[in-house]
Amino acid sequence: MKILLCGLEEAGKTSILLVLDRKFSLLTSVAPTIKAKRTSHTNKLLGISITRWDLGGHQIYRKIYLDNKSKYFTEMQSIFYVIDIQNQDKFDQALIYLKDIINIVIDNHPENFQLLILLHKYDPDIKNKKEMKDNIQFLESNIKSIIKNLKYSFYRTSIYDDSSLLKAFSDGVFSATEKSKLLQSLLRDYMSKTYTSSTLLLDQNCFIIASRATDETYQEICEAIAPRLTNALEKLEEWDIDTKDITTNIEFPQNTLEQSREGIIFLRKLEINNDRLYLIVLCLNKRIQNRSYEYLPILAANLKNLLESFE
Ligand SMILES: Nc1nc2c(ncn2[C@@H]2O[C@H](COP(=O)(O)OP(=O)(O)O)[C@@H](O)[C@H]2O)c(=O)[nH]1
Ligand SMILES: [Mg+2]
Repeated sequence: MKILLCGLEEAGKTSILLVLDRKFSLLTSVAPTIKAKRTSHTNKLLGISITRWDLGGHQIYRKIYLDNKSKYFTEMQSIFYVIDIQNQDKFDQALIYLKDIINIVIDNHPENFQLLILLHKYDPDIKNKKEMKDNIQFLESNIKSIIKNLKYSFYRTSIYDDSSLLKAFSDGVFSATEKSKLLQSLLRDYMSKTYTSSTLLLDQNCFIIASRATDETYQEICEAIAPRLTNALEKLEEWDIDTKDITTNIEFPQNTLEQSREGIIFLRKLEINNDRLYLIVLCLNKRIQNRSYEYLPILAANLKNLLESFE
């Protein structure tokens, strides 16, 4: 599976890949990318190998890619277009390059192709600044007018918030696969039996390999805390504590929904055929929350069967 990372130089493309690979120690030494750098990433659970093309963003390289479109812009499953939202001076250039790319892919792209636009460097400490909100609004409205008929989605990402990058990468790479859809149907089945509101299935690197929710907000909540919960569990294991799950009691305030709703979110570790998986469940019905535990063995058995059938 071929994935392209595009954008101007200094947008943050190489850093994003380092965060996804958990090579945090290399972040301080990231150098400008010379032309195109290919790296691979294998997802063992879904059995797919992904080749990521990090297209260095300097002007001379951009011209090479655009002139050799049959080499670079073919057979890619998705394009991640990265824009530095903190650098207003380069917005015009970033939009021009995006337009060039759209013109290439608009009438020649694989089925299920996805364009993911990462509004990047949306760092946690500046999220709420008016300037950032204005920049995002400017970019979103300009991009909407460029894009025409291509399917696309926006993501707000930062290397200081790994959940934002894991989410974008999972959406752009895994969620479209047939296997992910099959796993999703198991989650749907589990949810209908347990009356739960959101479920996420993560691999051991915290990539979301399937998800299902009755409401987008519930899903976003689970996605945002997923890396923290798995991290807490892994930390406990460093003390040789066998941690089966992490549960948190939650209560939504009255003003966001008609009535206040109490519930739980839990993370459960599943070991299937020597692979580790994580399941995150949000349940908003406290009276029957036991059901979400009772049905776990059935879900685990179904997952095991399905994953074995992939091999
Ligand atoms: N504040 C902030 N800086 C970032 C972020 N991502 C990357 N950077 C910085 O942006 C600069 C360019 O990053 P790099 O990955 O080389 O960009 P590339 O040219 O698109 O590959 C580096 O100094 C990174 O540390 C981010 O999310 N927030
Ligand atoms: Mg680079």
